[in-house]
Formats: sequence, structure tokens, C-alpha cells
Amino acid sequence: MVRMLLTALVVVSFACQQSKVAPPEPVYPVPSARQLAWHQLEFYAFIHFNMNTFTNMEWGFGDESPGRFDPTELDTRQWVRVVKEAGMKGIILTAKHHDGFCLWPSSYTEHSVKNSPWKDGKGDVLRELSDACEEYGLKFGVYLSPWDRNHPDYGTPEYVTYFRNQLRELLTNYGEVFEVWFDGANGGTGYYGGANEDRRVDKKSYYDWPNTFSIIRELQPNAVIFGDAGLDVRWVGNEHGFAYPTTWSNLLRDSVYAGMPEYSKQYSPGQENGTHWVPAEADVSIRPGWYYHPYEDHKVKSLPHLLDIYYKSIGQNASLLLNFPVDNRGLIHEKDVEQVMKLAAKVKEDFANDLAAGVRVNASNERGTGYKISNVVDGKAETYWATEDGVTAASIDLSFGEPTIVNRFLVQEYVALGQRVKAFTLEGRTDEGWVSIAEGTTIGYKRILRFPDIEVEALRMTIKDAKACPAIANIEIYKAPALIVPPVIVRDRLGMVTIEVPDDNVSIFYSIDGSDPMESGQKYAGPFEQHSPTVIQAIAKDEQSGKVSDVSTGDFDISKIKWSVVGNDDDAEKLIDGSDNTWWSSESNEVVIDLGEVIRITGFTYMPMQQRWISGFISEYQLFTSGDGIDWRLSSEGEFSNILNSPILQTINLNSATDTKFIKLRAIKTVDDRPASFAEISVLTR
Ligand code: FUL
Repeated sequence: MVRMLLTALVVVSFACQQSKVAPPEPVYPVPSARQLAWHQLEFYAFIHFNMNTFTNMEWGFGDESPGRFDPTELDTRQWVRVVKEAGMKGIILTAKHHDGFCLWPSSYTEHSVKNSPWKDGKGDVLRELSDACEEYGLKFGVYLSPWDRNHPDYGTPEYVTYFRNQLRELLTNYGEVFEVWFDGANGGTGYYGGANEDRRVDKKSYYDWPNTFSIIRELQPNAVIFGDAGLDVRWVGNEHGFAYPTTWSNLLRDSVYAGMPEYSKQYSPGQENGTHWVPAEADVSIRPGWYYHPYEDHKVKSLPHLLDIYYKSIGQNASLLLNFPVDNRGLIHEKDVEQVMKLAAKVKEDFANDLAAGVRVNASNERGTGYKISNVVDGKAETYWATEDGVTAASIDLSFGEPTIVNRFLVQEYVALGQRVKAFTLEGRTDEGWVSIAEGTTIGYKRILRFPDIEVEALRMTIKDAKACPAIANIEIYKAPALIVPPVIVRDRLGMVTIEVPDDNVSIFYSIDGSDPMESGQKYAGPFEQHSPTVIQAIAKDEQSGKVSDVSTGDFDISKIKWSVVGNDDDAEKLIDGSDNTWWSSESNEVVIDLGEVIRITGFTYMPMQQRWISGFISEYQLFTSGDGIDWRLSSEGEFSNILNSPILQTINLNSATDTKFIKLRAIKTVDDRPASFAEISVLTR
């Protein structure tokens, strides 16, 4: 009896072995274990906080006194709480930026926190942050600028030794480090210990990167190394936070080096035939600058902008490294917190209910046991569907069993076996049969397609082409609620008013008489003319859910349809074009506008330029009026207080209403003594 049982067992186990299917062969390159762990983080924070925070600069020269580093309320636990609550998995801090100032008391330089007034020189920002990360379960990473505009030896082999010594300090004394971040900016003018000169280095060879990298492997074997060219993670090639519709994790790594001028254009999306696995990381700041500047307090990125970044990075096979310019108190600014929390809430809402969870799923080809199509909806990253060897085109049908509205499709390759898919399509089965929804190229670790709401009974993803048999680990399907944000109202120079919202499925209601746009507003159907002074109010409404945005307000005085700028510079028209995003600067520090007819004005407004790199904000002005453009009368003079820190709309009311056909705005002083710049000038008549 026992023998019979044993025989039976042997037969069964033999049969099982027979039916076991071999996994697909990897398609090289493939990720290392440390890269695979990094892929799963997806979203983490950058903190730019250092000497520049106190000098109001983006790139310090290197001659700044350590005495200037003096945060009043530094609280790394606040940073960590915000980052964690926003759903991010780690923090990378600028331990040393290009100006060379160190946030930790390095033994190799005096240019550090130890000579600052902060905590009487006893403080260590890195220690505080790594402790806080550990307390809250976040990963901790370091940015160490290779370029050092303070160090006297920069450009010589001695500096490379110094740089490596610092790296050793960072990687030895602060616990586990998940990413080491090296910037591509290298060499140029600087203080260099008092030499005040221009020092260039050979970006390819100066740092002897292979030997520098081996220090990281020795001290922090799990840390990934970031640089334009890797080693492990590459720069996405822009600072907008966008990866590309076609983004390979494969890179021709031996063809690129950090700081290479043609990198962004030629190499940053990766290459199908790339030789090494070097996935992309998209870095972007929540404000225009990387460092804190009070004058950017009104320029924190909006929810629609941040959401777009999210989908264009994480949704396009890159990780997202979102920067917070910690302010001179030592805190993430309230406005930044507010915006990132809006993003976190919207991401949560978009991915709340996975409609793929209950679908019936079929594939046109299956490799066999262990690689079944049901693996793509089992919620497990380690199981995947694959086709038979040689089958590089196949389709997957996902049936809901009832009409279902969808607008997001999320798909992930089983990247441990390499990135394979080269082209795919998405179709939906509607009342009219199969209709095309979207087309894509690469997938990689994660690809998210966004498309307008569509009611379907089934979805079909067809892989059209792949480097080898596809291996798909995961599919998720969502119906993200519409993005309901207050509409943006603009009026151009000709008096045409446009009201816009980011989501096509959302209706806009507006009023032009000060009444509640929700109660008595009309539905916006396209641009309309508005020449007389008006307050336009608008709301966005999702007709499906009834959800309504806050009200947005556009306060417009008379239109500029009859206006012209006197002089022969066509570009000067930008200061009356209705857009705050265009600007013009005047060598003569003044501008004359012909209003086209005599108007009784009660005041005027001046909008300073809104670009990232600012110049020529007017701080002291004179306003002249004239009936003929020849005889001028001084109608107002004064200052635009605090304009440098707060470059928002400046509104000046005249002492008495004045009839005039011409106005002349003259800059008596600009904040930086550069020619006066103007984004927009308007008059007030009410
Ligand atoms: C750039 C640097 O030069 C900026 O200052 C910033 O650190 C950014 C993340 O990388 O290349």
C-alpha cells in the first residue's frame, strides 16, 4: 500500500514538473536589486535648503560668510511630516550646494554649520533630518555638489580627495542612505578660497567617477547613484518634472557623461538599444526656484500643474522628485504645504477604486502555468503574464460585465526581465463596437494613460510590438473624478474674455454683474467681448457629480482695444496685451501709452514681470498725464513698497480723478538699477 502511494506521488510530481513552464529569458539590460527597490518608491522629496536660503540666491558664489546661516525655527520633523502625509517615500537634502557650505560639521572644512550662529555652531542638519526620517519611516538621501565654488583646491586632484572625504562622512555617519545625488553643473567662476576666478574642469575625467562611485558601493551598497548619466538613475533632461511618452529605462550609458551639453536633447528619453538599465528621475520644484525666495510666495505651482507633472513623470516611466524650497525659518512654507496636500488628495481620489479588480480577463496568448493572464489583476507585483517565446504581439481583453465609465489605464511591465514593449493600443467596446481610445509606445515600470470619460463594457490592450515576448505584471483601471478648480479668467487687449478649466468634462458658469455665478450665472460657451469695467466671476461644475469649485474673480477695467504704446518698439505692446506672462523692458526707464481717447482715470496698476529670473522691478515711480502727449502733468508719485519680495499687482489711486489721453509711467528707481520692466499696465476708471 505504502509503495503504491509512493509510486503515485512520484508520478504526480513528475507530471507537475512536466507542466512547469520556464520563465521568459531576460531582455538585457535588466535592473539591479537596488534599482528594483528604488522603482517602487516612485515619489519622493527634494529639499533645497542651505546658504542660498539666507542670501536669496540660486547659486551662491562661495564667498558667503557662515554667519549668514541662521534659521530661526528649523524643524526637520515638520519637513518629514509634510512629505510623509503627501504620500512620498523619502527625502534628499542639499547637504552641500555649489557654494560649498556644508549643512553638517564636516571635519574637512570650516565652511559649515559649525561656524554659524545656528545652535551656536553645535547643530547638524543632516543628523536632525536622518533622525526624523528614521522616526517617521522615510528614506534618507543626500545631494553633494561636486562643484564647490568655495574650496581653494577646486580644479586640482586635492579637491577630489576632499570631495571623497566628505562623501565618506555623509555615508558613514547618518545611517542608511537610499540615493546619492550628483549635479551636472560643474566648473565656472567662483570664490575658490579668495582666488575669485574662472576654473574649468574636464567633466568626463576630473572626478574619476568609477573610483568615487566605488566608495558609495562600499559604504552604502543599497544606495542608488543619481547623475545625468547614472550610474544607477539618470536625469530626465529637464527641470519641469516631465518624462516623455516614449521613455526607456535603457541608456547608452557609455556615450554620456554628467554635464554633457547634448544630453537633454539626445539622450534623456533613454534608448531602445540602451546598454545599461538607468531609469529616469524627474526633478522639479514646487516653485519656480529651487531655493526659497519670498518673491515666489505667490508662485507655488497650482494643483492642475502639479497633477500634470505627476502624470507626466510617474505615469511615463520615471520617478518624481518634487522639491520644497525650505524657507529661512527652516520650515516648508505654508503655501507649499497647502499645494502638495491638494496634489496628494487628488492622486488618492484618482486612484481610489480599481475597476480592474473584478474584471474577466483573457489574453490572445499565454505562456502557460505560472504566467496566466489573471496575474495582471491579482494585485501582486511579483506575478506576471507572459506570452510564449517569439510571440511579440498579443492582446488582453478586460470585460466589466456591464457598461462602465473609465478614464485612466495603468499598466506595468515586469521590469525584472527588462523593458520590452515598444508599441501598444487601447480600445473600448461601446454600443458601436470597438473604438480606439489611445495609443502608446513604451510602458516600463509604470505607464498611465489619461483619456476623456468613455462608457465601455470591455477594454482591450493590444501589444503591437515588443523586443521579446511581453511580460506584464499589473493592470489597473480607474474613473478619476473630474478636476474641479476655479476657472482662470483672462481678457486680451482687444477685450476678448476667455475662461478656462483644465478638464474638458467640466462646465463653467459665469456672471458679469457681480451676482453669484452659481445662482444666476450663464454657461460659458466660448470667448466673449467685454470692454467696459466689470467684475467677472466664474465657477467650474462637474455636471455628473454636481461638485462645484470655489469662485474665481477677474476684475477688469476698460479694455485696451484703442490703446497703443508710443514709440517704435513693437515688443512694447506686450505691456498692454492682457497677459502677465509677457513683459517688456525700457532702456529709458519710462513708457508712454496713448489711450486712444480722453478718459477720466482714477488710478493705474503696474504688474511687475513674472518670469523666474527677474530684473528691473520699479520701486519708485512717477505717473504723468497729458491731453496731447506734449504737455505733461505729474499726477502721482511714490513707491511700490516691498515689490522685490512680493511682486504682485501694484494698485495706485490718484488723489483726484484726471481727464487724460496719454499716460507716462516713469521709473525713478528700480530694485536692481537695471532698466525698468513691465508685465502689464492698466488704468482705473471707477
Ligand atoms: C541644478 C542645480 O544647478 C540647481 O541649483 C539645483 O540644485 C538643481 C536640482 O540642479 O542643476
